[in-house]
Amino acid sequence: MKTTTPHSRSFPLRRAVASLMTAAVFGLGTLSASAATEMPPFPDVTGDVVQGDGNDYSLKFNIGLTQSSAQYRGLEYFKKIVEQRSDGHIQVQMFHSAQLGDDLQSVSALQAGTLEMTSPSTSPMVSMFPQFAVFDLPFLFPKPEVADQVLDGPIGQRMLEEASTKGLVAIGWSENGYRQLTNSKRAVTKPADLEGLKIRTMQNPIHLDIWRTLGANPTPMSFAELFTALEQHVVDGQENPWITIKSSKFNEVQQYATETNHVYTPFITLVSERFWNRLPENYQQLLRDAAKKMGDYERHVSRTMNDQIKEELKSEGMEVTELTPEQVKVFQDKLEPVYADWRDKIGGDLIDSIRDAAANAE
Ligand code: TK8
Repeated sequence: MKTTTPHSRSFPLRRAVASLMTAAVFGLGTLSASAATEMPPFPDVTGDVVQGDGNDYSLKFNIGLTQSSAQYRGLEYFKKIVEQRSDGHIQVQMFHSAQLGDDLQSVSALQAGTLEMTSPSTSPMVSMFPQFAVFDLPFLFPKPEVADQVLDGPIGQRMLEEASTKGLVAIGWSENGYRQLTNSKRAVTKPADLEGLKIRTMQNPIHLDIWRTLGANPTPMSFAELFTALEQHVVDGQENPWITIKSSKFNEVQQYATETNHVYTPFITLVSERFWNRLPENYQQLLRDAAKKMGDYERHVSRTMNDQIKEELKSEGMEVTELTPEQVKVFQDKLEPVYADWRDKIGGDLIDSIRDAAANAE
């Protein structure tokens, strides 16, 4: 097919046809669906220049998502803050799309001292830090503000301290966000629709348990291998936030999506302890401040764009199922045994204190 639009070569046929049909129905220009999504502007960098020790430092910060993710946008803001407030004495080199390794490889690289910073999902890290498993419990956070309250409060602070070991220094939280199901086979409105579907999960035992309990056929895999696995039908589906589905172009290989919101995944900002120990204290504090500001801004970007991106996915031809509260309840009830199974392993007290915080935030 020959077209004149500059981006058309990267459009698979289905998507091109869908956007032409949308244009025909709604009278929009064919490029409207691919118009760049507006990200909220960077806040100004505030605060004085921080005095170091006269030495220059360079840090590589590697993330798993692409340049059009909220995660990358947050990283750009982090770079601005750190470079400006260190008066150029700390240089931040940004790497995206797992260029220097996926979540687990990046964490190992931090431990080895060959990479300075990364920001993985907490889920693949539960083998190192079992307490992170609490975030994998289904439907734990009823709304994002509850996640903020937990992560920015004493529980989150304690977890950062506990994760500051094994060659790592944990300095902040940002968000991956609420996860949504996509697949290439059929619309999913109830657990029974999942029967026989091969669903990629993160490398995390609770996620495996969730999808098994719902009746699917889950298989753990690194995020870096996921697009190809979907494209080649090694797996039928996956689950990630809307912004990740779009920024990773999963909609090009997945026709169906269901807004399940089944798990809220945090990102944790990590620094290599070897690098950290070389920094003067003032610069350590600067990194902490910048990580906090990055987290606040990145959450804002992620939340602002979530609904907008869901609509873009629809207009690009994805069939998106938005569940009624009753339909969500069917998923929740079905997953109740997952709580029972993991309660003792994760710690009932931790789960209860998070559920209390959730109840108070309502
Ligand atoms: C990106 C990952 C990813 C996560 C996953 O590095 O693996 O599905 O949701 O976004 O952390």
